[in-house]
Amino acid sequence: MITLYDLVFEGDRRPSPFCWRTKFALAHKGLTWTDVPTGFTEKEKIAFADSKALPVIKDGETAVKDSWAIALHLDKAYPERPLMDGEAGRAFARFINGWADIAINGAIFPMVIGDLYDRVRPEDKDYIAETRGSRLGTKDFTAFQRAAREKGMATLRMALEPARRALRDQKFLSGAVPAYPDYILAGTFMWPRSMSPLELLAEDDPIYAWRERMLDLFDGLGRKAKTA
Ligand SMILES: N[C@@H](CCC(=O)N[C@@H](CS)C(=O)NCC(=O)O)C(=O)O
Repeated sequence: MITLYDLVFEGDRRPSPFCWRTKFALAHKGLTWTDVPTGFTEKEKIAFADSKALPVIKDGETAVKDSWAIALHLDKAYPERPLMDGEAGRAFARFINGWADIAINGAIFPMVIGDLYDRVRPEDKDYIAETRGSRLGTKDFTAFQRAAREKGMATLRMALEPARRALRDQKFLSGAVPAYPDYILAGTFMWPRSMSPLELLAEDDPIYAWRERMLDLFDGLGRKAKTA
């Protein structure tokens, strides 16, 4: 029995890119789970795992925090249908994990922070204003987002170029079938999809078609999730 502590926004939106990595990973393994919607100010729910961030899973008696550690745990505990095949598979996924965290999440965040703030649960708004406000140097997230969008889209699309080149030649980042590197980037795209109306990709971008394929996986796990 696996329990997933999943970040929740207003209206039961589930935007966390890191929680999405875990959801795709669980589905890839054919595992079922129960989720516990967890707001930014409900850290007591994940204190048992000594975590202040989501995702956290409880797998039987084992608590695991951090999406990367969870992916490694799942491959060890459930070796069938590997998320990362062998040392080379793990090394490739580790690279994609860092690239998505820094270059892609980092490029998206300034362009959606206003939309994100509008959709967090009312009881979490002060927390987001304080934590993200001190990171950005302003609490006027609407103005910050507007300014960020002027140049941000070109920056994001350039940062995505390595994935675009791969997806011109192959169906998935991992080749003919999806694996953890695909779930990492798909998780990143689930984040804006769940809380911002901004479209980040042109329709003729090979990444757009790949994202459609990712949304359809596992009986439409991603597509069925609530959008902005
Ligand atoms: N490296 C972690 C990052 C987890 C993370 O930053 N999660 C965010 C949600 S998207 C969070 O829980 N933040 C808590 C907070 O800002 O208080 C992972 O891959 O799981």
